[in-house]
Amino acid sequence: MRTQVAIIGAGPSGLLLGQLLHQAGIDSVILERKSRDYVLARIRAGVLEQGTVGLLDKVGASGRLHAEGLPHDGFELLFGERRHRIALSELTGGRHVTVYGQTEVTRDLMDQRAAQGGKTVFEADDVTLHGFDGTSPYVTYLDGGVPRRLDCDVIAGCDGYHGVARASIPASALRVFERVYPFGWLGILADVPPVSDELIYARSQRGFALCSMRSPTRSRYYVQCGTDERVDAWSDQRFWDELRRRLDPETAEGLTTGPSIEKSIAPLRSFVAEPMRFGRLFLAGDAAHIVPPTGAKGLNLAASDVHYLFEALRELFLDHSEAGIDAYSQTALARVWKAERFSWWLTSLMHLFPEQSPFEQRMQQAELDYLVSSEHAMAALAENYVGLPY
Ligand code: FAS
Ligand code: PHB
Repeated sequence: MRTQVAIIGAGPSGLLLGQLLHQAGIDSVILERKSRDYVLARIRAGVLEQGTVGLLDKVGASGRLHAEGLPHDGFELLFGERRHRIALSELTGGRHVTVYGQTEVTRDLMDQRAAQGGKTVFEADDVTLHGFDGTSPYVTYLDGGVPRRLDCDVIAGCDGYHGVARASIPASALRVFERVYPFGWLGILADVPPVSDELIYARSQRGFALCSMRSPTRSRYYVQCGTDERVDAWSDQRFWDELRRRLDPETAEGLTTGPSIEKSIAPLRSFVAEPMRFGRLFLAGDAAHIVPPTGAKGLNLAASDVHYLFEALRELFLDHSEAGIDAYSQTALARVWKAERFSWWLTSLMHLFPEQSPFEQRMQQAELDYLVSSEHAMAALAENYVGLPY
């Protein structure tokens, strides 16, 4: 089999890239390790920047998003038992974010790709990359145990943090930057109405908590937990009791609880691999970088990578110019590092660190007090949260 772009991974990065390429008449094949249902069962991001929504508009996969997504023009910081609103739209000249689950973005893109006849191989085993340091790369894999070969002009590594693409690049060719946080997030999904109309990021003496949502009837909550925590040690009741302890009395009183439909623990790390290109292999999304989810940047960074990579590939295939692919890594990393900084900063501000000194705790409290007392400081937070320009 032959294609122009072999895409490894059917997460948001791979699927969005596939649809942008299709719209430009550039052929692609997606190779995905897991089944469609497995990919759709993963519960991840919940907040989309306008840039991400714009890309979904561009490929015509945003109908359900506009019908069911929730535009949010603010969120709240809760500390010292008081809630402080960050008025995103007022502080950014009218910009906002949209609450719409990553699962639904993935489903919309998968459905559109299938409807347009785009080829996606699910449950592709033993995906192996070859020849990408030259101009005739190819990928081998097993499809139902049958060995297959996919010849291509370019490979897009959209296979996430644990994928094969970055691992295929010689270690000597990569520079890796990493910060592993001494805590994780225990998340719960439940069909109960959200405790508030907007997201609440809480910093309490017991740790961080986040009140989010997927719809007016489906809520997503997180509590900071130890890296040694096991999800089976957390009954629903234990989770709800802990969440309440991290909220102010009035908010805790208004919390509606119910049975979880998903419960999981995510580790937190900041990670960047440079460069995001090696020969004819290009990395995008979590394959190249990871942010702690505090700033809601993971999925949105994947979208901006895909925007840059698509423009570079359009130039390569349609204008026969390599200028775009030569500039891709530097262009994408410029935005990646700004989002890494913001996500690290907000994580450092809102979480309790086990080894934190009393002085460091006072610094956190002083920064929060300053933040909510300064229009300038809140504007800086707001412009990063709604998403820096592409
Ligand atoms: P993904 O990891 O989503 O997709 C990669 C795909 O490649 C997967 O389907 C995988 O099965 C496939 N793959 C892997 N190896 C392969 C191989 N060898 N061959 C073929 N296919 C292979 N971001 C937020 O903004 N907010 C959040 O709350 C949030 N929560 C998260 C929770 C968890 C547990 C994780 C892991 C991430 C979370 N993220 C969050 C970040 C997340 O949303 C990512 O940024 C987003 O999924 C990035 O999309 P992709 O780059 O497509 O990577
Ligand atoms: C979510 O709803 O899953 C979510 C929202 C905002 C974040 C992280 C996760 O910062």
